[in-house]
Amino acid sequence: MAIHRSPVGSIVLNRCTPKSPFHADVLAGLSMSPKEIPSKYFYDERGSALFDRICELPEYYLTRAEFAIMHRCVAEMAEALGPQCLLIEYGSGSSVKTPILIAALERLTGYIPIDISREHLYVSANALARRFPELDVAPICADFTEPFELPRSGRNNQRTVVYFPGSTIGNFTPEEAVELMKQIAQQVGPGGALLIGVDVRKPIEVVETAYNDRAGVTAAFNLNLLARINRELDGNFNLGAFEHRAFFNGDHSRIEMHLISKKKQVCRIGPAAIAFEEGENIRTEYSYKYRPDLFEKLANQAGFVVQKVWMDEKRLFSVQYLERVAGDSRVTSDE
Ligand code: AVJ
Repeated sequence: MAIHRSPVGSIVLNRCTPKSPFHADVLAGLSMSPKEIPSKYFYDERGSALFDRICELPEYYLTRAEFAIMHRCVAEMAEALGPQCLLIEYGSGSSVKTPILIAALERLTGYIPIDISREHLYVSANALARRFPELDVAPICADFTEPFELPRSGRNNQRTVVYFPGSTIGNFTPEEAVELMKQIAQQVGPGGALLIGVDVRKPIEVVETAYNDRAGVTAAFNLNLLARINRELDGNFNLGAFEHRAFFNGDHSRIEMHLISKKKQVCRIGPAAIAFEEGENIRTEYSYKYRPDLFEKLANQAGFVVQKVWMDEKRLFSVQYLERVAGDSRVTSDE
């Protein structure tokens, strides 16, 4: 296991084994029928930058709505979490919403941002450490869907809280989401909590428009997956021979993003050859939109109780405060 030094000076445990998981997952996903690539691979440096641009798009309501909720309700959130929390952020990215929360929390004992995109993680962790000089910032570059270890904290934490904003939970199927929240329940331990951003089910036009922006940034974000395969895995995908498609699947209450082959073609990834029919698709992302009562069922299955749900005025998005059920037998305890 490689150990890297981050710009903020703390030890970073490196669990992003370079190349091979991406390579293995891409080859496996493109051998399936229908083809798929896990959405976590969007976030190389270029993809993370494109995602930041998506957040600014007029059509992409999620980020603005979540910001509005954070600004309006952060005092209530801080009260719910209580003093002396250890805060762990899943998929911190640019950590843009986090300062709002950090500034409101009483005597935070530490902040651990976790992200799969190394450069992005260090730059934003560094900025945060500068902005809050008293705060212990310990970034971890990891894929949070795989088990990873937290650094030991010498401080006296009252409560460990995972902050999981942005509706990233929507990228997982409901079954996967329950598994991930179980992992979180175990990580935060008894008395621990989860503060999570969850996108809300809404009329199809609003949600489809958010994933089909006029400026084409979402299309570029989607196609960057193929560009990344070309860059990192010696691929020869012609980006002009694929197109972005995003639509709402009402039966599953999810946005699906696909890349569609415009023609019959064979693409290479190193020595491997991948054949496409005209119109054949690669599924690149699910983004589930939850009615709050349905999300609550998943939270309960994972061993959490929903204590608070905050929404913006248009009820587009929710931030929810979940506490771990005390002594829940469904959560195996190793803490
Ligand atoms: C970062 C996973 C929340 O699903 O809306 C944005 C990613 N995909 N536009 C989402 C995304 C297309 C985003 N999440």
